[in-house]
Formats: sequence, C-alpha cells, structure tokens
Amino acid sequence: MRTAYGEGVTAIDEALPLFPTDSMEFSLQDLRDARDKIQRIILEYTFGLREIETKISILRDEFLQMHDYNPIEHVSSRVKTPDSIIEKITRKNIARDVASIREHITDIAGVRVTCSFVRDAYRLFDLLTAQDDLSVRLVKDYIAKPKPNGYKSLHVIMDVPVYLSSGKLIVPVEVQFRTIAMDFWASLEHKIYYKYSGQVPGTLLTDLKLAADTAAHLDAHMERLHHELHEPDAGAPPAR
Ligand code: 0O2
Repeated sequence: MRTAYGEGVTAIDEALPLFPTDSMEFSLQDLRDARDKIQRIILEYTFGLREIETKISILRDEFLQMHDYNPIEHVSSRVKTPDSIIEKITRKNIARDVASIREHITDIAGVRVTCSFVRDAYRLFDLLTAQDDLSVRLVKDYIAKPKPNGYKSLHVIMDVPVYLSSGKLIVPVEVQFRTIAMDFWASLEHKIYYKYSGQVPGTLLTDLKLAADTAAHLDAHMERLHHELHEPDAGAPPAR
C-alpha cells in the first residue's frame, strides 16, 4: 500500500489497526495508543490546512494590491474532531488502520472559501489548482450540477505537501468554494438537517429547494449588477 510518507520514512506504523483487536476488550494502553494515532493524524492535517490557508491569503492580498478588488468574503477552516472521524470510519465501513483512514477519509482537513460572486469562486479555484506544488485528487462541481436538495458549492480535494522532521508528508485537504448566498443556504440546511436528525419533513425539503433556487437567482442578479457597474459596455458576464 502507498504510504503517505516518503520512502524509508515512517513516523507511525500506518498499516497497523488503530486497535489491535476487533473485540470490545481493550487495555488502557490500547486506548492510549489509538488516541495518540488519531491525535497525530489530526495534527498532520492541521499543517495541511495551514498551507492552504496561507496560499489563499496570499491570493487575496495580491488581488487587493494588483486589482484593487477582494474576491473573497471570508475563509473558514476546520479539522474533523476524533468523534467525527470515528463516526465516518464506522458509517463508511473503513478499515481501522491509519493508511485506510488517509486513503478514504479525504475531508479530515477542510477549508471553505466564501466569495461574492460565482465567477470569483471559479477564478480562485483555477488559481489554487494551478499551483504546481499541489495536485488535484478529485473535483465535485455542485455549482454546475447542484445536489437534488439544492446544495451548491465547488469542492476540490487537493494533495498538499507538508514538511515534517520525519520527511515529506502528503495530506489531502478539501477546499469548498461557494458564494455568500450558497453559504447562507447550506448553513441553514445543515441546522435543519441536524434538528430533524436527517428525517426532514417533505414540506420543509420543498421549501429548502425553493430557497436554493431563490439564492441562485440572487447570485445571478447580483453578478449582473456587479458586471454592469465595472464593465458597463461589456454586456452580460461570461457564462462559465
Ligand atoms: P462538515 O460540517 O462540513 O464537516 P460524505 O463526506 O461521505 O458525507 P461525500 O459525498 O464524500 O460525503 O462528500 P461531499 O459530497 O463532497 O460533501 C462533503 C461536505 O460537503 C460536507 O461535509 C458538507 O460540508 C458539504 N455538503 C455536502 N452536501 C451537503 C448538503 O446537502 N448540505 C450541506 N449543508 N452541506 C453539504 P460534512 O463532513 O458532512 O460536514
């Protein structure tokens, strides 16, 4: 199996299961070892997150300086909690070893970039994914092809190099690009989903879909106005 570390460099034994046994009997030492492994992974993913955050803040500062324009409204980031990692290992039936976790759980580190306009979301995506020390593992374009519930966002999983005392480590980071309107919708939908433990009443789902359509119209309208303000003779903004 491909190891995340460079050749000959192994900080923790990646192939060993988090727990030495599948039975429910663990020694205190087993639990401590599992905790240490999860903490180690979380720390490594935090480093990957920092690399991406720095790249995004450089792009934002350069945009402001060169174009007198800020395409980013805000940036937030999070590393999954140990509880949430364990929940996903169980839900997706992933083998309980570090190598499998690395391979199958690609959103342990997540950065969300909220932009004013759809065009900016794609522009930042293009600029970030063009950086040659990063490589793109997977793109999910829910802006071009929204989820049936109305969810929109542009997701990319990027492999980010992190340099540790033990060598180079490649860490996947999920970056989500979206507009303020998409973000507003997603955060409300998230709250509703959790309030109803996933069993959202049908009428509410229909209302949420309508709200997503309204948000998409608002995005298109605001972008047209913005375009007219900055390029009044250029007609409609280029479609993506
Ligand atoms: P949080 O709070 O961001 O940590 P999976 O990760 O297996 O559940 P999949 O298909 O592997 O789903 O990943 P996908 O589709 O790229 O979505 C992962 C993340 O996108 C979610 O992370 C959410 O942040 C966001 N997302 C995707 N679909 C929806 C949606 O319908 N509504 C909202 N509000 N957000 C969505 P987490 O880990 O679920 O949540």
